[in-house]
Amino acid sequence: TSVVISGVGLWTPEHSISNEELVDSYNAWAERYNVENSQAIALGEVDAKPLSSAEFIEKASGIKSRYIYAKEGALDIDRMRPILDVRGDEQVSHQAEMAIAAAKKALLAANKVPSDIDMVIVSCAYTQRSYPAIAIEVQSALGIDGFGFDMLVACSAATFGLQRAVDAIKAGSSKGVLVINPELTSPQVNYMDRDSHFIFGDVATAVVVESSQTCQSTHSFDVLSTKCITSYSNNIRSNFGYTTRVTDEEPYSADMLFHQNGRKVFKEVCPMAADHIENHLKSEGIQVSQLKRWWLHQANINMNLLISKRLLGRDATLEEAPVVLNEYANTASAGSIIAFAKFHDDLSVGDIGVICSFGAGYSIGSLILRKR
Ligand code: CO8
Repeated sequence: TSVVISGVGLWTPEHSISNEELVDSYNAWAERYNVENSQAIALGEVDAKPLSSAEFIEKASGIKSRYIYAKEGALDIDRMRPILDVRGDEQVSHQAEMAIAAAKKALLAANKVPSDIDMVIVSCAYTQRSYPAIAIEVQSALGIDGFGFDMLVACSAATFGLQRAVDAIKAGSSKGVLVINPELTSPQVNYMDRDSHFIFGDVATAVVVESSQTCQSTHSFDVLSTKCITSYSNNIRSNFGYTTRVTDEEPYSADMLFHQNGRKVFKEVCPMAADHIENHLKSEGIQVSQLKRWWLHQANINMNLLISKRLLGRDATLEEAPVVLNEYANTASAGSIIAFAKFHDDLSVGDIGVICSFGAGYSIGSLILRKR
């Protein structure tokens, strides 16, 4: 028997924002800011806001558009953040709604019903509250007996959650696990920051993990091995948290939102991710040349090209390392799972692929899969 991934679900929000729309909004906001602060800028007391450009965004990142759960407000220069309606305690929460939609698709793909699942992991970059866990709300809505919990590992939340699921099936303590990644990133995006306003999108993904003995899916993968590492870095950070209220800090100051030293991240994470994949494959006796598919984290097209080139000695083709970030942007931990969801059913029995995430923490997680 083996541990298998038997189904994957992808839920995409109905609203999207193109680079052009995003840049028009930011530039209108920045120009107004510069007029309003012209005196202080002239005196050198305040820095003028530089303008953004759609061409820069596409060239530097490969991103052309992003999905957003609630579009209203995000491009309004009097607000510069989306508006989410406040839901009562008895209503389904926003993040649970996203998670449930993706989970239902994953169950369908795996040919499973809720009674086949006994563990629900909601794993993502942020949860909208601390308790009750979003996972327990999802568990209840789907009618699953067993238990659920939330985990946060930024961009590697999906792969780290999958490792927990694989270990639980291997240990025999669970019969079926749903790992769900409702990435509601837009509330943490600083739409007033030229360097990062374009990076993130909203999405939800879900994966069913079970034993080969119970698997009834037509497109399933043996999980040959999983590997996770972390190494502390402040280069990607958000300081918002439950203590913000008592430290009297401004909840939407730049320091409270996503911010990064993008160049340093690029320089440091690319070699780490390449070494991680190489070592992981080596430990399983697999050559890089044997990989049919690389489902890589989707943060930056140039990053993915660099990582695959370092290992292959040439550029990976789009077929080998599919890209979804042009349409979805960086969706935190869901990126590599979106790539997996969209590009797996053409593989043949025995084909080997790797899912690999890398990001804040730093955190890197990988799973080596073989088509069954
Ligand atoms: N328009 C025009 N010009 C711009 C813009 C813009 N929008 N932004 C920056 N510029 C300027 C810069 O100011 C700079 O000017 P100068 O040369 O005068 O200083 C110039 O363009 C070049 O800027 P950079 O050198 O910064 O540009 P890069 O080519 O390095 O590209 C990137 C910037 C795209 C940010 C790139 O560095 C990158 O992708 N790095 C990797 C980052 C990464 O992968 N981060 C992972 C973060 S995600 C994560 O870990 C999950 C966190 C949890 C989720 C959070 C949800 C909100």
